[in-house]
Amino acid sequence: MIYTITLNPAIDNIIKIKDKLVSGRNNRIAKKYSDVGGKGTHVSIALSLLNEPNICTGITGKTNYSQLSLLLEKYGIKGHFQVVVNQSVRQNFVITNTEGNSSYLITEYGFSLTKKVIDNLFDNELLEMGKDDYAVISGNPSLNTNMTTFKYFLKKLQDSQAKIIADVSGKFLAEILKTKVFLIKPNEFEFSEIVSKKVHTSDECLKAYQENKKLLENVTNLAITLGNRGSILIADGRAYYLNPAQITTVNDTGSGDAYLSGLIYGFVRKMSLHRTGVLATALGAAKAEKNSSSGFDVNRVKELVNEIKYKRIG
Ligand code: TA6
Repeated sequence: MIYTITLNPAIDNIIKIKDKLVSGRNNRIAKKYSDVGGKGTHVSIALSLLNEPNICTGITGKTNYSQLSLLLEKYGIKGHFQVVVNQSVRQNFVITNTEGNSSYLITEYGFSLTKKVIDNLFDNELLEMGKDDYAVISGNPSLNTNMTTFKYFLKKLQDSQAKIIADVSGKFLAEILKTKVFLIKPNEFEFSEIVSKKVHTSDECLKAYQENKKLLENVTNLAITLGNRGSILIADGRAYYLNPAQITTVNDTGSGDAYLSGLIYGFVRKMSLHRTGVLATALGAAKAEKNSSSGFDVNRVKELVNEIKYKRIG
């Protein structure tokens, strides 16, 4: 079973304005609506659209939890969250425009985790999770969470023996690299931070990977996203470069989560490495073609998988 674990879910308030956002001017709202926010929740939505069974879990506040639940239910997802009283689901804001050529993500910190709440999560929602399962830690905990508490969470995750898939950044990613991890998906900036060197092209990333095998020895599968310049996927001693899809971007919020969902689906279903990369790229592109911050058109994905180019680079 795949468990998504969102340590800091959100409600995304999406505001589409008529033109580009201009400071000092009255920017008129063309459309405004709410969607599910928080990365792991998006992975659950994507996997469910692909008919891949999964359990959507995490830790959230009680205030506004009913609104988050209703938003999840729109995608057929039942949330299994450890709900913390006296805390709220954080509110994020996504500002896009009618041209779809820019999106601003403005996020609240959310509340910091405690060992007690983490214990409650493992003793309830994650009680059945074990060595044959996947734990998808997607999205950082609140940046107010101290590292002692995050290390405590990681230790309980290791004790569960579930295969860890992580889409986290900064100090949290650095900590995850100290433990066996099945899959990580840093972007070029996060990967540059890992290898302490600015890398931006697929060749630079591959070279940096080969020069840092010791540092990355705990990582079984690695994808590095290069924004609108595609991505590279490294696994089993092989490396592929995936070209970006040729699409018109409407809202790229959540594209990284959709891309990760494609990787998870491919690895869990033991698809070939290049087909896994093509599917991930197609999902990310199909999401970017939609206004929302989660979900995509499955039929559009089927079209895109036949268009995306790839090449073996290692
Ligand atoms: O990846 C997209 C997204 O999940 C948005 O929906 C927004 O909620 C944001 O990322 C949350 O990111 P964070 O790193 O703050 O959890």
